[in-house]
Amino acid sequence: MKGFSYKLRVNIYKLLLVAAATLSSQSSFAMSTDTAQKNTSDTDNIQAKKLYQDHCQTCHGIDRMGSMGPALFPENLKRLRQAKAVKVINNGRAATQMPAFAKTLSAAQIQSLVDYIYTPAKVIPKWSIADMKASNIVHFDQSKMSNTPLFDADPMNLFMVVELGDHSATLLNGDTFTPITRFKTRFALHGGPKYSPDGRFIYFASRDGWISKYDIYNMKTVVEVRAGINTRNIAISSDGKYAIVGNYLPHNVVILDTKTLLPIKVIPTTDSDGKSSRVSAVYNAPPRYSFIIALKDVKEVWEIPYSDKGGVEVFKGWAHDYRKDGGEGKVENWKSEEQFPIRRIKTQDYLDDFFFDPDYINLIGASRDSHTGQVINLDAMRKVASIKMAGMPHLASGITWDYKGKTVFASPNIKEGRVTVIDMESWQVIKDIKTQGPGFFMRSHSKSPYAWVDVFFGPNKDKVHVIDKASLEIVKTLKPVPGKTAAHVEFTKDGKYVLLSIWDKDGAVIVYDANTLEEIKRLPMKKPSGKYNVFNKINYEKGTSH
Ligand code: DHE
Repeated sequence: MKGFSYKLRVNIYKLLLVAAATLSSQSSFAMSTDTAQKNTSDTDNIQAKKLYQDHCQTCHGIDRMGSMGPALFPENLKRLRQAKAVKVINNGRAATQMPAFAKTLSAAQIQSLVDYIYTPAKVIPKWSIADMKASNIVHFDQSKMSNTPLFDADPMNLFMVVELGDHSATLLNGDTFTPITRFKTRFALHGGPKYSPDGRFIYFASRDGWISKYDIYNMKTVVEVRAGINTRNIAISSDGKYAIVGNYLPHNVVILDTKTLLPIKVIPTTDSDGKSSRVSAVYNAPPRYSFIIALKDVKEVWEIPYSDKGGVEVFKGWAHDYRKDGGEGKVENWKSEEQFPIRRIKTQDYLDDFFFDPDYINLIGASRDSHTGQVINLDAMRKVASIKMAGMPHLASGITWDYKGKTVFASPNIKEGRVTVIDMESWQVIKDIKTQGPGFFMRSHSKSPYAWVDVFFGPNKDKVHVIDKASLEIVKTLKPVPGKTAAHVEFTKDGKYVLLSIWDKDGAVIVYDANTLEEIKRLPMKKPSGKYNVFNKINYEKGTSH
């Protein structure tokens, strides 16, 4: 592929993927739901497939393999009863891009779609190490690249802005708020891209499994790999050596060498009884030198150490825990003979959404349908507290700050207009701050007196609240562009300015003075989703996502 332009290469790869997905069983990636095994008649199946192609395929992918939306196979729908699936297609699904079809499709059509997506694929989709290696594209030779930035800006105060509108990203100077470069990304990135510990590289994950390593100093995508078919997110180890990718399809995590993006280890995500699971998300836990893996369909959270640094102490603790629990046959692992051993932590409920305390000792998790959050102590390997929470808190967007000598944790709520503030010692709710509708993202900075939360859903989606962290009161509500969703903020390195997205094809990033809350600048952008400041991200700044 060398010699072709990047755009052409991307298009050729897209064509190859479509061909691979639609053609035959020659590749392990190929599969066909046309030939599904269920008892539905051929005619029913053809009609359902047509409905799927007309209404679902754009988001859920060719042959149900997932794209913007998740893959749709019985193996991935284990926690969704068929009756609930009918409701989801009728009414849409909170906190996702899934629309309601009740006005577009008849009850019979919706039922046939449900039958269709619960029909097992004849060939279970696979994505092997060989497939990953074959997908690896080296765009540039890293050894020939400059080791200093080819632009004049503080490399610690840069922002990467992901623009979903035309699948691009903009590198922004965080002092002057001027774009340095803009480039094409893979289709449908999701989750925060992650920086290398020195801030030079950034790793993007697309929903269809592509991992791209971009060299910020040289402003070039250097290497890519397809690590899965339907991917959740990516995390980078604190030593910068490893990337871990969590997948919905196949059910696994993949550990990549960050230099080459070649796979080092693929770990199928099955619990100790052999039941397999999608991965909810993967995280780096810096003080533990380990990755934390949250599983979606089994009641386990995993910890995978990637370094002996720090790991030695942790290993001693594990020896004790495993013996007490009867060993689970893993005793040899924490003697560190195996690279990337798994430490399994049993949970009382599924965990769809999580947050870590600043020391990465406690994980706060909740299942989608529960009103009770679990606090799981990762050292003790057990639940240490429950938190009663109304609606559906979006824990992953939570942030912490100091309040009256304590650390508090605050999270927006996807179903109700409230921000819940929790004392992280007693795990009691201190306050529910009433907002003008359900929210998705929340942000602050240790040097800012304010926390920002959007009103992502409902008639007030164009509003953003500014909360005073000392009084826990909303002090200002902004409405930057009436009628257009305003969401997701990120602070500059010094916390003096805030960047807010207008989520529209003709959208913008708006810069505010973080203290006066006055608008400073508006930069036109194509549906800018998240934006990520180098310094805040690599230092795991308290007010930002990790
Ligand atoms: Fe996200 C982060 C899960 C829908 C935009 N989202 C995350 C993370 C998780 C997650 C676990 C943290 C991972 C990370 O950053 O490494 N998101 C989910 C879902 O389960 C959910 C509800 C359903 C789904 O479709 O997967 C979901 N997310 C969405 C959207 O519909 C959003 C608004 C648009 C989109 O891109 O699809 C969306 N999610 C984002 C963004 C982040 C994110 C912009 C990064 C936030 C950050 O500041 O780090």
